[in-house]
Amino acid sequence: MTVQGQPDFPAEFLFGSATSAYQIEGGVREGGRTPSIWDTFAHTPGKVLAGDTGDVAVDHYHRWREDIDLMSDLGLQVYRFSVSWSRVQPTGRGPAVQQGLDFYRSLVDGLLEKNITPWLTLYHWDLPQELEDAGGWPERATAERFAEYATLVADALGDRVVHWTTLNEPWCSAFLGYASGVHAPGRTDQAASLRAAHHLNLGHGLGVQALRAALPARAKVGVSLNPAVPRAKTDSPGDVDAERRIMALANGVFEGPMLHGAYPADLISDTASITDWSFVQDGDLATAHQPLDALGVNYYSPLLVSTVEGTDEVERRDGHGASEHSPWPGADKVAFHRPTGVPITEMGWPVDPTGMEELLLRLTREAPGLPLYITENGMAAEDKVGLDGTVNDTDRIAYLHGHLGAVRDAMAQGADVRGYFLWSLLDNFEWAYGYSKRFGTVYVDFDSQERTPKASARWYADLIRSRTLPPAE
Ligand code: IFM
Repeated sequence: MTVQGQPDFPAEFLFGSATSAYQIEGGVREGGRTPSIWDTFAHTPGKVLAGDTGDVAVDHYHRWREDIDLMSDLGLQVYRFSVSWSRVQPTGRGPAVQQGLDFYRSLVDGLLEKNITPWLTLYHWDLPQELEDAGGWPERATAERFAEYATLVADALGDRVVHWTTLNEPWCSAFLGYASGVHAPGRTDQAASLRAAHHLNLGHGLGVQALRAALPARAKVGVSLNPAVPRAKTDSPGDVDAERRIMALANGVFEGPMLHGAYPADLISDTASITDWSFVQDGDLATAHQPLDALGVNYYSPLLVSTVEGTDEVERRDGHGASEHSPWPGADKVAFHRPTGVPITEMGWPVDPTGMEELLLRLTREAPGLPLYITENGMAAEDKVGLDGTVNDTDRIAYLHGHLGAVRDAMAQGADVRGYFLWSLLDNFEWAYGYSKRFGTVYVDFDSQERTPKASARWYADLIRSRTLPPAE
């Protein structure tokens, strides 16, 4: 609810936009970069829609100056991007490649010149292929390599970047990458996915320690999670149990170690037939549980769940891509449904801002005192350039209006939300969907690479200027 005479968002609230390296950069063979798991995966026939790859993406590697100008025109205060590990430390071991570091240093300097605060994510899913060849995230050594990489980037950019994020959405890395296989590296081994989840937790903890050791005291360190908002379809015990399982498998698996230093007991028992968790070594959970300055929250949509009885087929509209392999180890009987009566985005994700408010209030209870930032929120829409050359994405404006209203309402109820990053600045490579899904507020013609701000970009610019939600129409 808007309070009369007051802006919806306080003066110190940060508005920005987000991207990730593989989704926008291109230039995959330049500057000493070698393949990451996403290069390999995208070049494997049948893995990405239409055979799309990130080879060129939206050519940000060459057009970053123009992209910073776009951000500046929109009045963005902060820009969240990720560093490509393969560009900075191509084999995942040893010294950094100066050209890779220089690219990010120029980008950061360009942002600072325009008064845009850089918000750096170290890992947005693009593991150097050589580390996957050595076993990937299911192996403990990958967590150790990640901490070394964190030190290299911190040493190079710590004098100019204040805001650091270890991992983006480790749930996707672990479970889409190693259980359902719809993301790189495309493995379908549930036990390996749980090992991966643990080593991502450990990598986060080691990464935070490495960053704290290398960065000045003013640095702020956090992680971006994509917590699920599961909702039981009915209040039957089976459906309530489905909600509980997904809470543990989507949220407790990372929030437990990172925020509380323990895995939830029900996660361990729900997955007992898959793993005995003996890969968790003494001290790992304390390492994963590092003091944080920020918790990044990526929210798009809630999940409607039920439990399937007997041999009934399990419907899996969880929005995480089609695979006969489930990304939910220990939840074979959980079905995911599409709710009726709400709009559905191009990703097939229901639009429901109440999930945003519910999530922010839950995290406020879960991690009192930890500042929250919405590090991703937005929608894929069927954007078209009109005859007049404009893109009138009214559905995206309605989505943003609803979700930012939910952020404001959660803040009014005590959630300490300090910023919002719209996903995404530019249309880009949407992983297994290739270029078929447009999330940008700036339209990109993927042939000419011409950028055209959509109506939502202007709407967002108005919001940033006025700090009050402009009407959705
Ligand atoms: O494009 C992705 C992003 O890389 C991670 N979070 C979800 C977005 C939309 O699917």
